[in-house]
Amino acid sequence: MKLIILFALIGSIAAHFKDHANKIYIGSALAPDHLSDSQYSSIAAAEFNSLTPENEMKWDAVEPSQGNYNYGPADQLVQFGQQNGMKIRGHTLVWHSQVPSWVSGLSGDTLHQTMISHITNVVTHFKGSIYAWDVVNEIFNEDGSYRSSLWYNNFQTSFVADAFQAAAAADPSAKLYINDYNVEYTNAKSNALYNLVKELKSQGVPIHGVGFQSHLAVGQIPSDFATNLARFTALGVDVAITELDIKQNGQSQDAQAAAYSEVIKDCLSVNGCVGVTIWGFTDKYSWISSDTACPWDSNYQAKPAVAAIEAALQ
Ligand code: 9MR
Repeated sequence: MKLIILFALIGSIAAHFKDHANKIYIGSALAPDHLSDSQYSSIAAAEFNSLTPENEMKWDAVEPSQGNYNYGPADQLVQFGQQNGMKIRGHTLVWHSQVPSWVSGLSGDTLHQTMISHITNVVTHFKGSIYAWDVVNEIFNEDGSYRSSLWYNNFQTSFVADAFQAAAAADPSAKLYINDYNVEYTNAKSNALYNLVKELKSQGVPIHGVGFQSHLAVGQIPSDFATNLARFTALGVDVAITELDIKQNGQSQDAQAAAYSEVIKDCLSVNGCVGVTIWGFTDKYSWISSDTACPWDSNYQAKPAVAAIEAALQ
């Protein structure tokens, strides 16, 4: 009897990330295909209070051919998120990658109308259920110049403001983000991003946040991460860590745990850093196959990173 009470007590105090995620949300990228794996769905539901569909809202997934929208897999994730009290981040509306060939064959006005109608349709479909959209994704090169893409090559930089305006018109309540990688520290790319956000804000473009993907590695956590986040919030936008994973990079799991802790604390130290999303919580399904970058291993065993993240959140 005493033992049963003890176990019940331990069960009730066993904490999860989301129990401590008060100042910031803590999320994971999820994929609907894995929800039938009960270990996957139970950890996802227990730990996180935000989710991002890993691929299901990308252009090739939602509009594989013109005007034929396929929302089933994304809807499944939205439903899972709503059932479990999660925020949902929409990812992503305008990107150079995963653009179906029927779109990459277009140009000029036709391409512009297609972009606007895609944004309008997708944002309207999910209106009311999306906390924040990654409206444009990965538009800069490492040297801070604009990436050569279907969008830039056709419209120069004007597609950015147009995309934000179209998204805002379709869902005025969603927070609208620009998202990129290798912008976590001060460098040519993050300077270009900073200058663009500043310019968009001064033009009255409805941009509300900047996403720092944060695909990182042990030993390479930028020491000026928090300072860099803070210069963006000073522009009057939220910031979020949107795709965090930390490769072990030949180091120990304890070193990886310390790195996860550092990144969570960097976000917590900046007013206006609203949340952290891990880009998949288990090595079992991570896009990183050459290393082990997630807090849970491929057998769903918690690595030291899990306790470290939980402690950092407190
Ligand atoms: O994790 C995603 C992987 O399953 C896809 O195959 C890949 C296809 O482009 O996209 C991955 O997610 C990317 C995200 O959408 C944008 N930032 C980089 C992420 C990792 O490549």
